[in-house]
Amino acid sequence: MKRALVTGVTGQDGLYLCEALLAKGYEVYGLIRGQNNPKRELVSSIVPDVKLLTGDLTDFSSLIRALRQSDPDEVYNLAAISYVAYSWENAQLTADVTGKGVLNMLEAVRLHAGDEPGRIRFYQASSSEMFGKVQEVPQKETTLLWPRSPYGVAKVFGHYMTINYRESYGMHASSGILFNHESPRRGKEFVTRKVSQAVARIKLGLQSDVTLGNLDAKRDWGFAGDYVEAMWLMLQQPQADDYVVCTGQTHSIRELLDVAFACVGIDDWSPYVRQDPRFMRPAEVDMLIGDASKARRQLGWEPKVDFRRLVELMVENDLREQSALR
Ligand code: NDP
Ligand code: GDR
Repeated sequence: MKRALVTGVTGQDGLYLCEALLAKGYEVYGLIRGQNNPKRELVSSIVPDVKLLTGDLTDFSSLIRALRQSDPDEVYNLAAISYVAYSWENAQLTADVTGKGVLNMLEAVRLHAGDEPGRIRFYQASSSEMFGKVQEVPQKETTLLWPRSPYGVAKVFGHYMTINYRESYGMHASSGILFNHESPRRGKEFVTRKVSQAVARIKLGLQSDVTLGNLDAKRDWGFAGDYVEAMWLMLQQPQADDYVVCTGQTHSIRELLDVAFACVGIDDWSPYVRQDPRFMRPAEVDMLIGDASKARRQLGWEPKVDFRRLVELMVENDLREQSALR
């Protein structure tokens, strides 16, 4: 039985990845932080077979301890401060967790693996935010990086550290450059979930409108359940490498609103949507669209859920959740 250690286990991707690994017969360990993490119960209810270990990406000795306790074949480093807007307000903390945290994890894995650096396979959760002010359309593995937020800059550091540990020490360390991926488990601070929840509440008469920022930004949105499969496939390859994972389609926030409101029979959303500079960013990533042909060719990976179905899944889930709260 293979063993995996997953950081960021309380997050959207952590939950889907743990489900996938358990279904493949892995013994799964999850790193959880804080003395009384409120999401511990959520993890235990969705993936009760995951063994939770206490640790924090900024606490090196806790990572060494987690590696000793789990002695994994594979490490998936998903933990991060992941909310781009928040990263301007807490830039140093973002650098410590989302950036230097990757180095801490790589170094802990290197030390734990000892004389066999390739014995533990490592996945780093890199991001399309690294492309920022895009220098090429569509974006692929070789596209020049131009991050536009403290989060994006921290992810670039983690991405290059992962490559550097692979090249310096012969570690099996791969970096997945994943474009936005969403689901009913998406955090409510991200625009897709903010919209799906608001649409459900507006339909149920629980809320009158929703306030957003930039409606013209475009994103390549996929389904998180599809994307965790790509993470796993990367670690099954004989050689570690870097892969873009995306759908190859891009949609604006306006199109997201069109589809989400249409799910509840509202064709004109203008009376329900307000804009406020509060939700605008100091520097925006205007448009992302990826080219996943390398992942398709080398991993045999394809997204299964398209944008429309993804939004429907999220709105349907929020209608159920909000109805139950009434
Ligand atoms: P979430 O924000 O849902 O989850 C982030 C996780 O990181 C949480 O489990 C959180 O734990 C944990 N975490 C935060 N700080 C620390 C810390 N100091 N030590 C240990 N754990 C910590 O993110 P997603 O699941 O959406 O994303 C997973 C990863 O993929 C992230 O690295 C993200 O940046 C990256 N990514 C995500 C994309 C997406 O579209 N979802 C696209 C590209 C990359 P807690 O619950 O305790 O806060
Ligand atoms: P993003 O996701 O920044 O791409 O990062 P988010 O959903 O936060 O923003 C997407 C776009 O929507 C615009 N927007 C708003 N965003 C939020 N959150 N709230 C609003 O009210 C709002 N109005 C407009 C934003 O300006 C932006 O253009 C996500 C995260 O998961 C990262 O961790 C990950 O690395 C990238 O995706 C790929």
